[in-house]
Amino acid sequence: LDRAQLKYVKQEMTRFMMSYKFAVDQITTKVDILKQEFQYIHDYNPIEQINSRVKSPESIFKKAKRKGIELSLDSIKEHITDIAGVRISCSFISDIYRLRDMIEGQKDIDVIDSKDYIEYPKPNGYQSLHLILTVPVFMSDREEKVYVEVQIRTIAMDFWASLEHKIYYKYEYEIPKRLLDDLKEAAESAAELDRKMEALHKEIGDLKRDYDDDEEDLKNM
Ligand code: 0O2
Repeated sequence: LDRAQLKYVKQEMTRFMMSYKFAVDQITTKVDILKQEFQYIHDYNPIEQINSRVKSPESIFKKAKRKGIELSLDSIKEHITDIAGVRISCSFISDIYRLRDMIEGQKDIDVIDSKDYIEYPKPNGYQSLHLILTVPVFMSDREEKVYVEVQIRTIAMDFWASLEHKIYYKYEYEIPKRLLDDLKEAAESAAELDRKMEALHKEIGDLKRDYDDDEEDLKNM
């Protein structure tokens, strides 16, 4: 490569990475708007936390190699859909699906794929709702549809996944079955906790509505 070519490659690479940063910024802004507006209309905030990351060039190329994807920007763009990642923690399971519907309803977002690991947990117990979507990114000379992986989970699911990641990440040896069973049991406990909190949330909501209806009836008497 001569100097000019090298400059061009470097520039394209930087713009490639920037497009994912812009896509992540767009999604986090959209979710933050939904959060604020929902809080205002319903006096309730379904979102506990929003985190995001863009995969490093090293791990993008590692993944491309592992998956046998051609090492060109076009091919990586098309086949690796989790370069941009947004993770959202919700308060309750029902909030996850409500948020999914709100995201899907946005005109400029296309949901390409969705994996429901809540309804169908992974064998190790992992739970989360994954959406692969595209969002348009407008740049000075082009518009691009950029893939973003959105993971939506409860705080309990996030707690389990974060610690599991910490415990097993880069552990290259075979994990004894006893530990795998314990890990799965811990995921089931987290799911049980979610169900309990959801039931409490629903009951308190019903009580509050009954109370508000009584107040309204008294006012109208
Ligand atoms: P990191 O470090 O979080 O970025 P693939 O993405 O192709 O390898 P697949 O099946 O297409 O695999 O994707 P999947 O399973 O829908 O989602 C992959 C991402 O979900 C992971 O990204 C994790 O963030 C999360 N995830 C999936 N399974 C587990 C799990 O068992 N434990 C934990 N803690 N997280 C999980 P990365 O890039 O692998 O990791």
